[in-house]
Amino acid sequence: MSTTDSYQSRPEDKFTFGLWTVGSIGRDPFGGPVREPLSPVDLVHLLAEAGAYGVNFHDNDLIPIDASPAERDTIVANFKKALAETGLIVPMATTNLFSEAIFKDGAFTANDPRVRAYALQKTMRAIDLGVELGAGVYVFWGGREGIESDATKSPLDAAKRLRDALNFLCEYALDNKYGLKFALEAKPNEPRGDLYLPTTGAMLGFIATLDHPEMVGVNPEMAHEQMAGLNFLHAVAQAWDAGKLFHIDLNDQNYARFDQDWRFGAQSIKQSFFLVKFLEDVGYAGSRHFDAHAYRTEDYEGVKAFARGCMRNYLILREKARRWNADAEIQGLLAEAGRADPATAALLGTYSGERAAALKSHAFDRAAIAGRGLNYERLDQLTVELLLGIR
Ligand code: GLT
Ligand code: MN
Ligand code: MN
Repeated sequence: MSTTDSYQSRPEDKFTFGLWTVGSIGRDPFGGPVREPLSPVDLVHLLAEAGAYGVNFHDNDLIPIDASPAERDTIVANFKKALAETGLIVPMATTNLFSEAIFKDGAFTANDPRVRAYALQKTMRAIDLGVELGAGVYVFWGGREGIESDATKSPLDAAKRLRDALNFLCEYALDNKYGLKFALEAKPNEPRGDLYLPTTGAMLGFIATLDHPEMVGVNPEMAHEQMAGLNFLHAVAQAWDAGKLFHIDLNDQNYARFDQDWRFGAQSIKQSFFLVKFLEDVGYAGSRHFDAHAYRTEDYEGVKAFARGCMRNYLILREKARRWNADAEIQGLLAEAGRADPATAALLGTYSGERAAALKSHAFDRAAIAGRGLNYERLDQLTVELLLGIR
């Protein structure tokens, strides 16, 4: 790809990947690895070559769980060197609270108080590491915070334990003057039978019950909302509207399956288009993080192609969004659908006694209003033609 390619990523696009994404060795529940593991340093170089701006990690993506303090220091020093060599930054970090056997019944919501205490200890240490490497956003994905059977745990106890943990960690970040923002990531199920707070909307409701709601927002993931059959754009829009879109995990999948974590733009082209258009239209300034994996069929050349594909699809859809916004026919149809009506202008607006009285006595011609066709077939078809490249 030449540098004049308009779909070439640039630092201001803020494209980021987790070490666990390009570092995935392709394990699945039915088969073992298909790629040799690469070191974090190699992964930073791979991402730089692919054109990413930043790299995110779980504590144990970088530091093995049993590393000695000396090993930790060497790993961090090597990682910092790779960042300096490539210019990549670390905008986000997170804790692995799901892989180890100790988390089999959850981390912050586990019934065993020793597990809950260990989860807090592990997270404080991971926060220290993330901050040391420059992270400003800290993600919480509670992969094991759930149940197979409601006989095992009360959902009210789980909510209280999760709230206590987040309140504790907010105080920890404040006490240490870390200036961190927390972003909660929802998922409906997998790996647990049901996960608590299964959607972005549920997370938003929960955040309002915390001691420091201003520090806490969400990290919606496209595949996670789609797994529940939901419209991802609507979840993202609600988060944005609430001032809570602190981070975003972009990827793709076939609706209502397991978490496929495919290349962004691989499957749901129309949904991805409206999502990119939304992020660009509102001026979302955070990371565009791709939380996805290359197909299990790939070697590391294929992994690079996967990473480039995520970024390139975003940029292609961004270009399509600009085109859509500038398309006179599309904009004309939209304007017509919402065209002003002088007779009702004074009836809408903030409440007043007079306005309520005028509205109550107004005579609406229901048949005439309902009789107008809205041209949405044409509007959607123009969108499809634009996406298919003939417009
Ligand atoms: C894991 C999960 C993702 C989360 C990551 C952060 S880990 O890969 O499937 O959705 O964002 O914990
Ligand atoms: Mn996922
Ligand atoms: Mn994710």
